[in-house]
Amino acid sequence: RASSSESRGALIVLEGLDRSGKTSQSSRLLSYLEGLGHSTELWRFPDRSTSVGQMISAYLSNKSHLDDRTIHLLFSANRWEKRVTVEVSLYKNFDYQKFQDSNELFSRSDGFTQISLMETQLKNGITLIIDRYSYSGVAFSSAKGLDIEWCKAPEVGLLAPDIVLYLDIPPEKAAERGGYGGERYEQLEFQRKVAKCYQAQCDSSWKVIDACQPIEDIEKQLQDAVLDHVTDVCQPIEDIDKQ
Ligand code: NYM
Repeated sequence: RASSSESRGALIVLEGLDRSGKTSQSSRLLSYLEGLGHSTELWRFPDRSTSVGQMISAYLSNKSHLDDRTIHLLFSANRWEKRVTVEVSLYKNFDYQKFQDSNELFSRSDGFTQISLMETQLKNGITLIIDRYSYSGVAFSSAKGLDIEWCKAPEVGLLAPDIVLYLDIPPEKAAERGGYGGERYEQLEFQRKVAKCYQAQCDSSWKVIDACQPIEDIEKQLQDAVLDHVTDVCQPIEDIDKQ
């Protein structure tokens, strides 16, 4: 991958069990970074707005039933479709020159243009906060008993986060929080397995935050954790690779 010495946006991922507080903390983090003047977007996976996302949503709400591997690959595809999008070459006025030296645009022989959506955002200086990412994919599917290496394989080549913030909550405490919403997976026994599968992926690069603290304390710790990562981000964007 071509490296650029210009500063770029940061890729920040929030992970954790269901009801660990990721979604409200992601919004708070967004406001904080915007307040500091950083261009920031909040994304979430699954992104239920796409057609793949709608299949996932139907599965989660028990309206459809899919094989474990099939749904695993759909979750992954839902990330890939935000990593790379393919457009008719409608970008007639698109400033190709601007992207000349980078590799986020690929012209294809079929007259379509392939755009590395995520990469383009980052290179345009936009910081992305992502509510769930590959680690959810691997944790929830391997908790069902699928081989963890098999689960990781389709994630290889997605963009690697600059920081993973893990909101750590005992499954029992999460279950007490206003109950689960009734979607698939929202059961204590299963969440215990998911917690173990998160632990299996957690390494020293993750920032683990105690999600049982008061909301404001968690918010502050997340702010401190990201601050170093959002200013003058110059390291090249990496792909998730085989570990
Ligand atoms: N989930 C989420 C997966 O099983 N695999 C994935 O790759 C992702 C991103 O979807 N219980 C599960 C975790 C959640 C559920 O997520 C829906 P949310 O954040 O409640 O919309």
